[in-house]
Amino acid sequence: IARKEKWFYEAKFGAFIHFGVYSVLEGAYQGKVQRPRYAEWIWADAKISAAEYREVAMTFNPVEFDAQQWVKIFKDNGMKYVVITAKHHDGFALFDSAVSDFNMVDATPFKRDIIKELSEACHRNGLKFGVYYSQAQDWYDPNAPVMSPRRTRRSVMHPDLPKGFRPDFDKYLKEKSLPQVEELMKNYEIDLVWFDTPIDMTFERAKLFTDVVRKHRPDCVINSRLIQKGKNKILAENLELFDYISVGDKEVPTTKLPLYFESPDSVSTSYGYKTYGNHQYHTEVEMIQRLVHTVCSGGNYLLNNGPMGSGKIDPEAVRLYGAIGDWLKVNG
Ligand code: FUL
Repeated sequence: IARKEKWFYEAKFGAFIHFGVYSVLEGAYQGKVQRPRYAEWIWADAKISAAEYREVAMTFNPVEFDAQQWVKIFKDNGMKYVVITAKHHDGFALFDSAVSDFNMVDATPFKRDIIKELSEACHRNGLKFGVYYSQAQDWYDPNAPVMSPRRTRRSVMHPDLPKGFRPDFDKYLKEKSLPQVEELMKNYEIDLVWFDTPIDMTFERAKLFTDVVRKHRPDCVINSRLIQKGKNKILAENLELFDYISVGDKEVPTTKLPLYFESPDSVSTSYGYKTYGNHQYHTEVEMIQRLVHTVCSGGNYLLNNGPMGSGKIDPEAVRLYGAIGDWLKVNG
């Protein structure tokens, strides 16, 4: 295969990382506990305002973050690439962004660029580096679309919005989302971009992203959630926009799919680090079975961990990654 995605087809096993302001909250905000939901959705679930969430960002100080140590854990256990949340639905950038000051350097006491440090550590150690970027959903920007119930959520998140405010999705795309993707492509060495929740993403809008990515990094691999969620009904014209299919959250296909795919799994029922509310980790045996099923069905297994607000990798994730790593050392 002479295609640019060759490394991706051969990788089979990667680390997914959900890390951001929500990592501090661990699934609860001022006594409001999320039940079975994802910890990274706490802003929406606990009905927090943008001003309050900005205050939480001021407590995000991951002093134990050590890119080299993170990468060592991934590499020692057989992972070939890393994908981290450069911006999740909360609109917070884990990198130094000139486009929005709601970012790691300007809005937290930590002031370090996580994307820079982690991308450099990955490449130093021979791992490929990818970024997750929530291109449509952005709770910090009132012009971005939000999932239903749309109106309630937007007015709770932005109580100061004038009555009758009409969101302008294309303005948000033009002023924040596309420029931030361009910043990532220009300022960092990015091998893969992982888009998500394609609310209102038409072909024309999606193409703007593909064009920006390919302009700066023609070899960068793009996932299907740029324009569609799930593996079904892939429109022929959409195939020019992305390189592979991201199947559903934690979906582990056990039959062969017609296109190359990747399973975004997690060591627990949440992606972000969670200690409150309902959540559960997989067992070691389950993890190994899920990896084997995915790879034998012809895809990549992207296994998520949610680092703690302190910047340390969740010890339970370290243990489960280690179990897979030990199994791979024996079974190849
Ligand atoms: C979903 C997101 O809404 C989740 O928070 C998570 O990032 C998962 C991988 O994709 O669609």
